[in-house]
Parts: sequence; structure tokens; C-alpha cells
Amino acid sequence: MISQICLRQCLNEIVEEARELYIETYVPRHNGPPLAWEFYTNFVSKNRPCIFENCLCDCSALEKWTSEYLKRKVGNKAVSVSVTPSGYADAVANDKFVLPEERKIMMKDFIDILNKPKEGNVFYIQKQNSNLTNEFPELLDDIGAEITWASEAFKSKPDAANFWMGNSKATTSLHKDPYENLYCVVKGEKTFTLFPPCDRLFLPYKIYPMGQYVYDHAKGLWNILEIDGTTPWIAIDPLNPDTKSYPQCKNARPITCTVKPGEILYLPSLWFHHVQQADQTIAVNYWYDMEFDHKYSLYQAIDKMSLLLDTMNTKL
Ligand SMILES: O=C(O)CCC(=O)C(=O)O
Repeated sequence: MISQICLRQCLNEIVEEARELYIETYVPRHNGPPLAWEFYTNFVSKNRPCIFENCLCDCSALEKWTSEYLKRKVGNKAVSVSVTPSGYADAVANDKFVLPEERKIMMKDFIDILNKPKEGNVFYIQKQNSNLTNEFPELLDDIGAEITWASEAFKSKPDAANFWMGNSKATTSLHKDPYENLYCVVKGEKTFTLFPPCDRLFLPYKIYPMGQYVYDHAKGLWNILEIDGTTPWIAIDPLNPDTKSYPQCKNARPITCTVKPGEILYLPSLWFHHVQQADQTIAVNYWYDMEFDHKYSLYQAIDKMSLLLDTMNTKL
């Protein structure tokens, strides 16, 4: 029977080879928007990230999206906001996978809260349901509903366009998405900690019971309400990895990059990402459907075998 040691060794060799052959240790930068074929050939087909600089020159959002403008344009709209005590929405806390408290508040109030944050209450617009088109259609003319060269390369329109706004307390925990992601920073900056899909071997998952943050207004306290179901989630925080419980995570090789206003990060499908931001950061991202091709099958194979090792809880 195949042993855990053999399986881990075999997967280690696959990752080692991938690192030697094609995985870079940095995110390359490209000045200006690429041609669609160039983007597809050099980055999408290779599942290789890149930052495209000076890409939003035609978008008035870069100039316009100040607090005053946003208040004028969408200030009186009720918008969906995630609120947490820690800034981590959809993340592990107290050995549970905890969802944020979802509130509907006026955009002008949200902006005031961001300008004068209160200790222990982190507000973040991070609804990933195409909230740019659904909740903020008034802002579409300032930024656009798609990235034209990306739509040409993918031969499709985006499945979702999401609007993100928050401060440096809001952090997105490590995860991956089955989407090709074009992530545009309009204000502030975003720092991404990335891991290629084959680093899955070193990023253990655990099954967590689910919870949701609920604020007790009378007592001024946060509680975690238990809710039905479980979620598999990555058990380590790349900023503070628990190498004692998960020694294999020392072999993961993070790539960090910072995306500034006017820049677009191409974040390839299935790359793991953890995201931090500066105060007053606004971003928009476009999710395009990924191709479920041979790369997908390879990553699925690595994922399934790594899951087997996670469940055996090997400390090798
Ligand atoms: O900006 C963030 O906080 C998270 C972005 C993200 O996870 C995504 O675009 O998939």
C-alpha cells in the first residue's frame, strides 16, 4: 500500500519541478494595457500573474472617486457592508469559519465611518455578487463594466464586477477562486500574498463548523452565533503561520506584490491569495469564467492528493 511518506515525496517532486521549470518568484510588471493575444499567450495560458501599470488612464474614477463625489453620487443609497470586530470577514476565528455581520447602511454613513473608524468595528464593502453593477450602477460610467482587452482575450464578458472599499483594518483571508481575476486599484493600495496552485501541498485545509458575527448593541459586544453546516478552509494565516501544527507550510513559497492606483493585477484562476490594504482603498475587480482544461485537472489532482494527506494529518 502506498504510504503517506511516498505520496508526499512524490508530490514534493512535482512541485519542485514546477518551480524549476516555470513558477516565478515575483510578479512581473508590464507598462500599459497589453494586446489581447499577448495577454492570453504570455499570462492566461501560462496561469502566470502580472501587474499592468498605467491601465486606467481613460477611467475618470481615478480622479473622481473622492469621499465628496461618492457622497454626492451614491451617498443616499443603502449599500451592503460587512462588519466584523477584527477586519477578517469569511475567515477562521475561535476554530470556526465565521461570516461577517451583513448590514445595509447609507453610503454617506459608511464613508463617514471609514473617515473616523471606531475601535473594534471594521466596516468593509466586499460583497462579491457583482455589486458594482447591482448596487452602484451610477458609478459604472467612471470605470466601465469590463476590461476590453481581457474580454477580447477570454472571448466573454465578466461574470461579475465587484466594488471594494475599506481601510487598513480589513483583510481578506487566504483562499482561491475558480475565476480569472482582473483586479484594478482606484485609490489607496492593495498588497497581495500569492501562492501558485501547486503550493496547495503546503497549505493545509481543515473542516470548520460555521459561525456568524452578531453585534449585541445593548452590551456593545461581539458574539459568534453558531450556524448550521461546515466549511473546508485553509488552516494557516500566511502572516502568522502555525508551523508547529502544520510544519509543511514552511515549504510554501509566497509571492508578495502591491498594486497601486491605475494598476491592474491579473490574478490567474486557482491562485491562492491573501489581501491587505491601505487606509481608504477603493478597488474594482472583474471575474471572468476560467477554462476547465488540463491545468484545472492537474490542480485538481494535486488538491485531491493533498486533501488525503491533510486528513491523515501528516506532520512530515
Ligand atoms: O480585495 C480583497 O479584499 C479581496 C479580493 C479577492 O479576494 C478577490 O478579488 O478574489
